[in-house]
Amino acid sequence: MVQNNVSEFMEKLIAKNPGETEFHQAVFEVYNSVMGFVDKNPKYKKARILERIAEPERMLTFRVAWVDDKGEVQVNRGYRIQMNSAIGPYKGGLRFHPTVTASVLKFLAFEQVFKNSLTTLPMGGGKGGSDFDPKGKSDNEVMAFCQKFMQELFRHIGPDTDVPAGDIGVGGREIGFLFGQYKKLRNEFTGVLTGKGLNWGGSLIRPEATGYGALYFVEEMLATRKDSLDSKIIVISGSGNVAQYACEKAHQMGGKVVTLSDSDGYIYDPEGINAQKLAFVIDLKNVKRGRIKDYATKFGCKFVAGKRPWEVKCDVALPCATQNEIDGNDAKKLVKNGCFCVGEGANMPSTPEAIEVFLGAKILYGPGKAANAGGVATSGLEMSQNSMRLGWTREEVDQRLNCIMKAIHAQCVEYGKQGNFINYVNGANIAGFIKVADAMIDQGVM
Ligand code: NDP
Ligand code: 2IT
Repeated sequence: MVQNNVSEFMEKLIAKNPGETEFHQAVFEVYNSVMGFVDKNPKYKKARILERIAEPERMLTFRVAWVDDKGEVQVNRGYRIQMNSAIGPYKGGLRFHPTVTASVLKFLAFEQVFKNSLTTLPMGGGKGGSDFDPKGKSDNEVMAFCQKFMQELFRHIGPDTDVPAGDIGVGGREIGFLFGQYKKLRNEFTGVLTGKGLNWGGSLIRPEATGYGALYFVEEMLATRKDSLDSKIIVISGSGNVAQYACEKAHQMGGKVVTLSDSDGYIYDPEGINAQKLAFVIDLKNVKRGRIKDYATKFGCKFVAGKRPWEVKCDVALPCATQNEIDGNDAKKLVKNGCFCVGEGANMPSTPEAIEVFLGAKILYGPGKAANAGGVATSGLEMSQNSMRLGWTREEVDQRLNCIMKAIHAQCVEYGKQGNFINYVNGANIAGFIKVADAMIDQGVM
């Protein structure tokens, strides 16, 4: 009965958004979780919330033409998807990666709406970016691109309208160039972006927040089984912002992280990645902008080219790279090898088939929109500090982040409990949905 309803909605959505498979995937997952709840609460049906919530409030695409170091003109496409502003200004990252399409950004913006709702902070959902590839570009080229990108985006954003931040390919360097250009064009110093540098309005702990938050969430999941990370073997994908700080916190919590990866392959270090080895990775990735393979050369361990780390035996898996990086077979392999906890640092890293395997095996499975919400939550804390024109200490921000992750976990338990099992997918989707849907109803049809 519920399934039929979902199919009907999906048919219409697919007809309206042809070919946008990532977007379809993200919407299907949420509809599947909330349909039973919507059926029991006719006010959502009457207000046609499900149709409205999957229709972006506004979608912007624009040309970004810029000049590279050789003096040649390059052309990229810029986007901003302003998905939902029912509970606050649009908020969400910018992704610079050659795989960026409208479908990818619509799925990310859609996920962001529910994630931001779960954080307990007043933030709507949005996402943007470009098919620009920062890899192999000089600092000067990245700056030229960022300035041209902001030359259009600045008209559509603002501290009370839409507040972008980082995502894949957008870190502290890019946020700096984007902020500088916004300030120049508007002649205003405001908290229009988050992830800013510490001495110009950024928040302590924001760089660490997604990774740390994911581990605080994992800690809560393990506590429901009276367990902890102590002595657990942990497999992490990615080696960027989220992976780095997930690795740091996992190590601090007593776990042994044995893998990291990038799009070339993964390193396997059975002795574990400690603070000193992680410092090497952070310098390699953030300063030298090198490849993870160099870790294997430096520390004399294995590099497995062209593969993802899910074949490595582990207790806990933390996908922190990109969408659909764990397929059904990877998930089966993980479960067969004894993995009993998956915490998603990335957005939608597990395919629907993989999620089915995790839920079927009744392992602890924390979906991205709950487990990785610490990043945007701390962006919310950056916005608060900017509004007050003051800055909290590291301890204060970390403490607030920890409380938020606990609150997100509690919401997942409240709405996802199925006997002894917690279905975090349903929990996160329903809890995230209610707040946004109710706000939409309160604010009338638009
Ligand atoms: P970074 O750009 O810092 O790092 C991305 C990492 O993932 C790199 O190691 C990169 O390898 C790898 N990667 C990216 N795309 C692919 C791909 N198509 N195939 C294989 N590997 C890939 O990004 P973040 O760490 O910020 O983001 C990682 C994930 O976390 C994304 O899903 C993002 O949406 C999500 N996220 C990020 C938040 C944040 O605050 N930054 C907050 C919440 C979620 P390579 O260098 O080879 O490209
Ligand atoms: O996916 C995400 O939540 C992010 N990339 C962070 C967004 C933000 O506004 O901090």
